Order: sequence, then C-alpha cells, then structure tokens
Amino acid sequence: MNGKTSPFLNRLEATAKEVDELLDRLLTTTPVAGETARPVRLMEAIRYSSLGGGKRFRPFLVVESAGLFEVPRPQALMAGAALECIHCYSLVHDDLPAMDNDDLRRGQPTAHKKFDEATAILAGDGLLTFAFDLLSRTQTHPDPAVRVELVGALARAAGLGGMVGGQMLDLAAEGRFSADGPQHLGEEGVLTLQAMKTGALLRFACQAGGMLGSATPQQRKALERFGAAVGQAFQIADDLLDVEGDTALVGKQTGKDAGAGKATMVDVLGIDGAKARLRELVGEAEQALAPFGNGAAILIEGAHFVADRRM
Ligand code: GRG
Repeated sequence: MNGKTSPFLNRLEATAKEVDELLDRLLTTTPVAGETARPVRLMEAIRYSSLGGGKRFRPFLVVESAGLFEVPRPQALMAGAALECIHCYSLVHDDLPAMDNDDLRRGQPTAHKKFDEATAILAGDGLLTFAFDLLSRTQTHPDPAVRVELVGALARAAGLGGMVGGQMLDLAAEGRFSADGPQHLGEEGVLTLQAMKTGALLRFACQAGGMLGSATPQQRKALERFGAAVGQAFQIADDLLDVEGDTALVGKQTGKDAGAGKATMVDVLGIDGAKARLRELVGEAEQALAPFGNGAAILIEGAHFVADRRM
C-alpha cells in the first residue's frame, strides 16, 4: 500500500483485495433481475471510480467488527462493499467542479476529468443507489429485519443528517453561500461538521458488524463509541495530512484546506493540539473495545493506523 508491510497492513490489503474482487464481479455490464440494461460508459466510470485504489478501510472495519460475532465473511464483505460504494460516490461528487474541484484522486485523474461532468454525476448516483441494492440482497443477511436495519442505518449515516448534511455545512463554512466569507465555526461546530461529513460512515462501518452479528445493546454501544472515536481521529489525521502530507503518498492535492477557508481541527487546535487530540481519541477507541478483550486487537490496531496514516 505504501511500500511498508506489517501483519496489520497485510490483513488490510487482503480485505481490500476481497472487496475489489467482489465489486469487480458485481459491477459488470450484465443487468440483473429488475434492470433493463447497464450502459457501457456509465459502468466504465463506475468501475474507474470504485475499483483499483483506495485503502478499503471502511469495509475493513465492517469485516473486523463482524468478526467479533463470527458473522460469515461473505455477508460482512457484501455490507462492506455497499459502504465502499457510498464512500466512492461521495469522493466522485466531492471532486466535481461545483464542490472541491479536484483533478487528482487516488493518484489518478478524478472521474469528471477522465470522463466528463455529467458521467461523473451519474456514476456517483449509480454507486449510491447500488449500495442499497447490495444491502437488500439475501447474500448480505438471510434475515430481512437485519437487512432493513442496515439499509436504514446506512441511509441515515450517508444522508441529510449525516454525510450529505456534513458536506452542506462544510460548503457553508467555506462561505460559499454568503458574502461574509468563511465562517468561524469554533470547536463544537467543527466537531459536528466532521462527525457528519466523515464520521458518520466510519461509525456505521463499526456498527454494521454488530447489526450483522445480532450484538447485545451493550456491545452495540461499545462499537458505536469506538466508531465515533475512529471517525473523529480519521478526520483530524486527514486535516493534518492536508497540512503536512505528501501529495504523492496521499494521492490527492494537499495544502488546500487553509486556502479554501475550510473549518478543520488543525485550524481550531493548532498542529500540536490536533496531534494531542488524535492520541486521546486512540485511547478512547481502545477503552471502548475493552469489553471484547483480545478479540478486538485488530480493530484497535485499526485505530492506531488511522492516527498514524501518511496516505
Ligand atoms: C459529495 C455528498 C458528498 C459528500 C462528500 C466524504 C466527503 C463528503 C468528501 C470527501 C472529502 C474528504 C477528503 C474528506 C476527508 C476524509 C476522507 C473521506 C478521506 C478519503 O477517505 P480515504 O482516506 O480514501 O479512506 P481512500 O481513497 O483510501 O478510499
């Protein structure tokens, strides 16, 4: 992934490969029951935006949280692939000229640069709806009540009170809709924005394992607490990468946040303060999973990976 290797990275990469293989099998031009035809250009743009690249960290969290409850791996991979479709859609739309206007993603031209804007919008729309198609399938879980719970929870994480709402707050904070320039949100405001924009999908990733595995209310609470800490840590690490990261490793342009008037935790706490908060969040993540004992070691390594990541 970045030339380095460790047992944790090997496991992350192995899951990424399984997710890629599954998406590769699912995202073909052959229509399934209920569909009429899958246009070739749309599928090319969807495959370009979702295959080959990306750490697949969200599916990894789904698979490993499901592993706590011995959920069959193919079921967890289906839920992870669905979540990755939402994540990839959000990146395609985030890169559009009307949003962040980026040319580079995962080290490659962004979807609207490689194809065109209309195709990129439709590829994002297609990935968004496909995610719910996947969750509704019996391969995700034999019990329809579990599938409905997953669909509802992912819709809320990704939707108007989650990621989409967070993106709206982000654009507003940049000053897009007012003549007064960037807003100064303060710590609470930035926390809310980030919990929605980035945190909600990561929290869902950890909760999904509990849903698939019929976890007890206490176990679900523990996973939610872990997911919330990892979500916050992920975004702070991303903010730090924007300031200190290397474009070649990160695979997208760095140094954009300050120029765009973005509301970040580095802005609120400073670089050293953000790094200290990151450490606190890793501690919080570890504590949350204490009830699972050694079985949760890989998830805790995941929290460290988030805090230490350079890509
Ligand atoms: C357009 C509705 C809509 C939402 C966009 C998530 C998001 C909201 C925008 C992405 C902006 C961004 C870079 C946020 C920081 C956190 C983040 C999502 C980083 C990218 O995720 P990684 O590092 O990427 O998991 P890979 O490429 O590994 O999948």
